[in-house]
Amino acid sequence: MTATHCPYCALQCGMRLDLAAAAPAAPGPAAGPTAVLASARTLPVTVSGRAFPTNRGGLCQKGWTSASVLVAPDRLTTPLVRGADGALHPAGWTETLDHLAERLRAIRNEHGADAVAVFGGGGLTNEKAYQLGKFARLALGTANIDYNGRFCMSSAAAAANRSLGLDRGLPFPVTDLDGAQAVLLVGSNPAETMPPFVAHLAGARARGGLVVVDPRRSATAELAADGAGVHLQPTAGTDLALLLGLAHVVVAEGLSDDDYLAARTSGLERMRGFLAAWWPERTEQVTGVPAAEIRRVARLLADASPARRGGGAYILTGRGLEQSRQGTDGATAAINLALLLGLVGRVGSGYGTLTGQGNGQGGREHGQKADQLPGYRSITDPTARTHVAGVWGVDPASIPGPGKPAVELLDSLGRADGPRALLVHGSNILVSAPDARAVRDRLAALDLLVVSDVVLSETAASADVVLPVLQWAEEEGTMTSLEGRVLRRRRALDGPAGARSELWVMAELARRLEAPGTWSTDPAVVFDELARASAGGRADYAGLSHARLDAHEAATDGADDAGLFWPVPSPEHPGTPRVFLDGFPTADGRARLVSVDHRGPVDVLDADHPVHLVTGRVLQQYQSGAQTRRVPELAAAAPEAYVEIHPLLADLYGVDEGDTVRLTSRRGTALAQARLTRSARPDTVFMPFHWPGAGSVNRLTTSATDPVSGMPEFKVATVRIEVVGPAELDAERALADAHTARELAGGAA
Ligand SMILES: Nc1nc2c(c(=O)[nH]1)N[C@H]1C(S)=C(S)[C@@H](COP(=O)(O)OP(=O)(O)OC[C@H]3O[C@@H](n4cnc5c(=O)[nH]c(N)nc54)[C@H](O)[C@@H]3O)O[C@H]1N2
Ligand SMILES: Nc1nc2c(c(=O)[nH]1)N[C@H]1C(S)=C(S)[C@@H](COP(=O)(O)OP(=O)(O)OC[C@H]3O[C@@H](n4cnc5c(=O)[nH]c(N)nc54)[C@H](O)[C@@H]3O)O[C@H]1N2
Ligand SMILES: [Mo]
Repeated sequence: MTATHCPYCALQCGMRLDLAAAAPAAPGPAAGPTAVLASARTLPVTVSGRAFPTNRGGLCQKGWTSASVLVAPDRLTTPLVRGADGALHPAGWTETLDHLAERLRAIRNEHGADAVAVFGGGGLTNEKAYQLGKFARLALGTANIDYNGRFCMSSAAAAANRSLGLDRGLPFPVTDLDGAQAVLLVGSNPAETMPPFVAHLAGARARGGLVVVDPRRSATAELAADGAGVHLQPTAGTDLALLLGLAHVVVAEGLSDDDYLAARTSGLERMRGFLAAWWPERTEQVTGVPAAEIRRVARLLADASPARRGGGAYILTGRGLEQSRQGTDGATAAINLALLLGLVGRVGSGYGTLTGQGNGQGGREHGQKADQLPGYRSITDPTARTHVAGVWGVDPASIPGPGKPAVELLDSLGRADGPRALLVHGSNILVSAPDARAVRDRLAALDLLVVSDVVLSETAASADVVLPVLQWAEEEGTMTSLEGRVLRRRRALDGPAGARSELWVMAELARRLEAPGTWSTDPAVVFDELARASAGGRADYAGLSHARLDAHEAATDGADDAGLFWPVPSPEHPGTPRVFLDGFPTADGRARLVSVDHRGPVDVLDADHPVHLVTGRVLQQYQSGAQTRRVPELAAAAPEAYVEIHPLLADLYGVDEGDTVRLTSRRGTALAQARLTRSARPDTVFMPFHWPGAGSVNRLTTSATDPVSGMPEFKVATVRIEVVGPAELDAERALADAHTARELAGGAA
């Protein structure tokens, strides 16, 4: 039996893995990238839920079926190198790494160190994320490293840092939510994205206090029906205005916690001025949410607040609010509302963001972000540079400065003065980055694309070099949950012969590139180094080690205090389940009320683009779908791209259930199967982003970004909708397939 955690989201549900009785047939050496094992898969481990505070033994369908990815038919088992014939061919590790190091060196010599860029992922363990940041700065000497967390948590992180002085997604354990009287969820759909989390909303639902803000009647919005709470259904992209309207009512009706505001915050006077304009009737005009509902929800939250002796209130945000060009300000408005009500830094109330990826929290702390060094340190801070350089054994001056954030980095690839090579670890950018066609063209303009993955993702299929790596149940390491709880990922079985750990890949390349510093391949040793590098930083792991985490887990055995919460500055320190109780880590110890205002999305409605498009997720698919599209049960449940359309809108455009429709934005077109549902607003369609090729919604999204966080505006675009008739369908599909084929071959459009 191996006690570990789920490979998918940041809830990091406790899981046990038992080796299956019969040894499974190991995936054979692939004859080529498209080789598929014809035989049915024997799962190497059985998965069951395990007691852990976030999931209390429960798992979602993705978790239950996660062992399938270990034996995906196209599991990568050997390096692949693109040959002169344009195809990927199996190759040995030594020749591949030799060749790779030589090409990286050549590009660096010709174009400078910044010409090699790195793109990381929030699914990587802390050890791998840390080592990747160090590898970029020391072995490649490049400033250009960023990661997919820029697409995910960057707005919430920027807002929390600016207002509270610290970004720990949930500054309290999830179990604190259980007894709340009210929970406001803005742009979050945990019923599909974190199903076991829903149990923590039971208290609020029982007291009629679950408020869900979503332009769709999502599965989570359904949880607020029948007296359990309220669903507010604003116009897409107007949450910031709605939050300003709620804050206006709190102030106007004298519902704010004035003692708390005086003792613990700054900026109130200036913010009051900004709020004055957002009286409920004006907010209704912008958001479409009735003024009476705005007043009702403001009072519901205030009644639950500590100042009014309520049972506790929480404000939580998700990607629906944050993935916007005003995402930082949107999250700031949510924090302001929480501060007005006196919720932050108290037991039983709070503000937080629901971090997405498995290690979306730890992955944003230890140096794979463009402007960051381990421990949440700033790469421009001389003291931080000196500290980290000391741990790495290098001259501080040799550590490059800040690089470009993800969207800017992707846009610069292959351009004059832009990077010539890109190394991708743990992201499928061809499917998940905004304005996918532009991304495809940028990747095609590179001299060298190197992708480390476990399967042949769309991005891996378009690479020049593919490196097969170990995953989840095949590796040791640590992850940090959405609450900042550091936990252990453990190996249950060996990976396929031919796949290697990413720590090994980095060590081998570092050696060939004659990098300074030490490059251990042992996750426990790398963790110890991470702990030293983080010491004294905001995300301080100095008191942690694999051994301490193991001993703590044995002692707590799944109880609510399992795992240790950072900061943990010393081996004696008990960890910090709740931050902000004693003050905020800002210059004056106070939280800042930062004045923000509403601008709205970049895409506007016009005659050619008369409908709002919002994007998001479904329960059975994860992210770009690279993993879950390879799990038979999940692929059967959610097999293809679809778009949710309200029957009234469908009528207007002559769309019937099951029709293929073409959506066209200012960036491009996508095809999807129509699903008629009253859960959509009549002026807004919804499309998940889990599918590649013609069904990729990111062919439609804009790469416009938030000026503070660099977050792209994934959530809202405007489109037109047309039915693709049977006569056109074949031609459309052929065109789409041709595009996909060129994508896979790495060619430009
Ligand atoms: N099944 C599954 N679970 C996942 C993932 C997955 O891919 N699949 N991914 C994981 C990751 S990395 C993440 S980041 C999380 C994301 O978790 P969530 O944030 O819950 O997921 P989304 O579906 O992206 O967005 C949430 C909601 O935002 C709504 N929305 C769209 N536009 C707007 C808007 O303008 N305003 C408001 N208020 N809402 C809007 C959508 O309708 C959607 O219901 O999920 C994690 N869990
Ligand atoms: N339109 C739209 N687009 C979105 C979003 C949205 O809501 N709407 N959400 C955005 C968000 S929040 C996110 S987080 C991104 C996510 O999108 P991606 O960054 O594409 O995330 P994944 O699909 O999880 O890709 C992870 C890849 O890493 C591989 N992998 C798994 N484990 C490992 C490992 O240990 N090492 C390595 N090297 N590889 C591994 C997987 O097989 C997969 O190919 O998408 C963003 N894109
Ligand atoms: Mo995410």
